[in-house]
Amino acid sequence: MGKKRFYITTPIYYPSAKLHIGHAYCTTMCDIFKRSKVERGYECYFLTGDDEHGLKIEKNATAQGKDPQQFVDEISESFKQLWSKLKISNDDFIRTTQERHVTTVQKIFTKLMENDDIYLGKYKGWYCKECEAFWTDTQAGPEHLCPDCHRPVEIAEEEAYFFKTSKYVDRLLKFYDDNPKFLLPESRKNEMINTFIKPGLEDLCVSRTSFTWGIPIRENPKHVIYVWLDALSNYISALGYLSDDDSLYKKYWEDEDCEIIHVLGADITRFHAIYWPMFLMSLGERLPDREFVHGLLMMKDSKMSKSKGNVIDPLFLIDRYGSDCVRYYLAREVNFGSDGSFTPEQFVERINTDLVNSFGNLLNRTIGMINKYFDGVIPEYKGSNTTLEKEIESLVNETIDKYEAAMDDLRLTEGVVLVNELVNRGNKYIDETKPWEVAKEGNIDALASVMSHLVNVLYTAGILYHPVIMDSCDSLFDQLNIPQDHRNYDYIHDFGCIGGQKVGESKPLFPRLDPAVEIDAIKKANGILD
Ligand code: ME8
Repeated sequence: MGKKRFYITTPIYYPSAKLHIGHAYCTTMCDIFKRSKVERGYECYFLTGDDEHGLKIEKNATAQGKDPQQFVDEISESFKQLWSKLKISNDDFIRTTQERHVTTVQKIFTKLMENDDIYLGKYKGWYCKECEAFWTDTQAGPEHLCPDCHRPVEIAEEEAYFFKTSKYVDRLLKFYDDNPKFLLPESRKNEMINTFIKPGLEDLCVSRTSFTWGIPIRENPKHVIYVWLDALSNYISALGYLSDDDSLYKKYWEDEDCEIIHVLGADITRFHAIYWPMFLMSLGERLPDREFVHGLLMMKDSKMSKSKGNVIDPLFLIDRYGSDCVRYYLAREVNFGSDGSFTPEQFVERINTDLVNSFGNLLNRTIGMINKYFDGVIPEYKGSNTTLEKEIESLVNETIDKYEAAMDDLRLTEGVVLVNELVNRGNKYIDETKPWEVAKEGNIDALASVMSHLVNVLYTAGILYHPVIMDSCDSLFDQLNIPQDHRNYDYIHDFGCIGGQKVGESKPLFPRLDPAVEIDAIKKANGILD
């Protein structure tokens, strides 16, 4: 029996520019997990937010002649609007400039110092005077140039605080061993060990004095706290950690009965899989159950990134196709955990194939036949008697079990594919049983039983697809006139529970997309050149 409470987080994104489809991807996957758990009766908490401190933000604000707070206020608002359009059901939105976060991070820093895990030392690195930033050997490269402004950098030293990573390396490795499902997919663990831990981890510099847009250290305010220590702490500051009201922290972090999951992109694994566990160990707090590293979305063959400007705007897709199509595409097209690419061609093809031709069509054909042969009344289930009927009933039951196991295991795309397969099987079942011929033969009982099986397939698909494409599934429930108390998991294992009522008004779930027109529109709107 798994845990009955569930806490899931996205990374907190930098409000340095507009969000692109890659950010929408991560947040949508978390939303699907949360919704699917809520629908199965779990108590859930879903956190997202933004990461507002640091030199980059400060510089971007200055470049636009804005005060950093005003700059982040505006972008933060645009994040919230995007999440609302994508129907993201987050329970909180944390901003790292909020008082509640700032205070907690300062207390965390104090606690780490009191534990003797932070000491004052000297930071030495490649310094860019223009950007007032330190860079590592790798960042400065063989020509010793600033990766931001491309001017020469020089070796410089400044006073800084360090976190004693060395003290926690063995504990971290043991933790990885004892918790083989902590970091997923598994290949990521080897990458952490071989690339970062084995070559030797240096103590981590956790303060800066070269800029001021950060959280000051209370004990020595000319230093601001390193942006990653600040940012990672959001996962607990949002729950009220070290604050007067820490009830959410107790419920969703401290309580072992809550499963804690961080979802993040491959670009930030190191911070989450190495430093975050170490900070938590030092604080004496529990570690998350799982960190799931999703792949990055590319544009054909290059990484999509805000700085390159080769990004797909999720708002355009939502406005043109609706949130369901965008959510479905993201969940289905890219195998969760692998890298993927966005192409307008795949987008249009995926929607037409899975949603229009398969799912929408199954509903449409079924309602059409029920109207034609049964005056719109869904025949009651009378058992599965033929081999085909038995096959359909077992497939429904198997699909539910496999789907739940896949979702619990964070195999999200597999979960969606299982529902695809069920729906495809439903369409094939129509072709196999040829209801129009059964009608001609006048075998009303056999015809009624086919209809009942089809409706129950659609019902199951509607419940299982619901966390991904809520609006379309709600419309399916309306069109089949599913009783309100059945629009959840309570009856899902009860095959045949739907029947007897009259269907509602039939309307297409998804409009068919004209590939030539839509591919062109997506390319134009996002500046994609052939
Ligand atoms: O790293 N494909 O913020 P960020 C898929 N503030 N996902 C992508 C993506 C792409 N091409 N590009 C970005 C930060 N993402 C820090 C995080 S957390 C304590 C602090 C997603 O705005 C992916 O989840 O650069 C990635 O890890 C995250 O956005 C990085 O967002």
